[in-house]
Amino acid sequence: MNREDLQNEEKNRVSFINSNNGMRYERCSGSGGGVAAADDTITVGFSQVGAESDWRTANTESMKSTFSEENGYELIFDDAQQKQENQLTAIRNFIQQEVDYILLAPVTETGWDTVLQEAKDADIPVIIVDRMVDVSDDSLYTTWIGTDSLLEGRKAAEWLNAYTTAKGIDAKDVNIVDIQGTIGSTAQIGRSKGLEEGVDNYGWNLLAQQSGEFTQAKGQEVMESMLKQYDNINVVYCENDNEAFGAIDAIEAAGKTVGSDIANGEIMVMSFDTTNAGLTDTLAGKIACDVECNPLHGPRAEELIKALEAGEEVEKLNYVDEEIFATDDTVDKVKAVNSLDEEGEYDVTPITQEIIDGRAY
Ligand code: GYE
Repeated sequence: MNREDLQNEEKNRVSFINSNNGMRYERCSGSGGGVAAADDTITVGFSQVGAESDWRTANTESMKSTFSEENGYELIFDDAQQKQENQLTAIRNFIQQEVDYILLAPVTETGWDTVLQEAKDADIPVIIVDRMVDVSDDSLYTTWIGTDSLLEGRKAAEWLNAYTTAKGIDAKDVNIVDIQGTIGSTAQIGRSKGLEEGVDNYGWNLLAQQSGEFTQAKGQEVMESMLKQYDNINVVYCENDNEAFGAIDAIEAAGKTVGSDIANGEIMVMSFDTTNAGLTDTLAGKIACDVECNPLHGPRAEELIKALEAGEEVEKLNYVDEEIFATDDTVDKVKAVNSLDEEGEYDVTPITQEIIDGRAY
């Protein structure tokens, strides 16, 4: 391709961006309409779920800083605002633009067969990031990198069992509400299931389950309404940190105290993600246990692309190792089975300011 062709191609891309109101599409490399990428630049289209949580912001940053111009990429970033239809449009646009790779962080697991078949027909490898897709034919995507949400849920349930047991609290006195994530997303499915298994195994009362859409605002709204409906809630199982922030605000606004001393009327908040703000609340005793979900997938996705570029085989499923943090040291280890049916023993780390300061998100 000569220089003029490249420039024309560049113009097409820019007009394409404008034709989508320039809102959701964002060019993350290139010199603002100047000479387009060199021939060895790898073009990546990334369809991101949205910007619903601190976790998601950290994930977006990780992807943008990895797939940068300096690193040899042209990234076309699309924020789907939590809507699958926007993701379908984005992927079709990436196909039309003949990107080298499509990265997809799918909002929910189902509904991808047709568009992934289109990407396959166009010979564009698709790397699924973060949440999973549930497709009839696994060859519709090349590989997946993300977290084991079911294991996360099981870790949280095992921690709750160990904690309440250590404090001499009877399982029948544990009254839980579950503020779920986006219904149908891998993170919701796994975390809800982990809790439900705990309810079955240990005999806790699960008073209610309702989606907080992984956002602080909705988490607060759902908690407000649950507090009006039930006067005996003593554990709030939030499926991410932002929901926990909203739930904490709702509990405090209702004149109740957030904390682990549930035998004396406090309401315990549990969470996932271990964002900086989440761990700060853990240190303050407001989130009793925060199960890590690591969002820094940029370098991991890049490693997969490099392997594919080198013609190497990559694993279909790539799970990230994650930790557990708690306010105190009542529980030091939990045993849990992961999605591959392997039992593991996981340390629970009492959080410190030093740990928070040393973390990247
Ligand atoms: O926990 C939540 C985000 O899919 C693992 O999505 C991700 C989840 C994460 O909105 O904060």
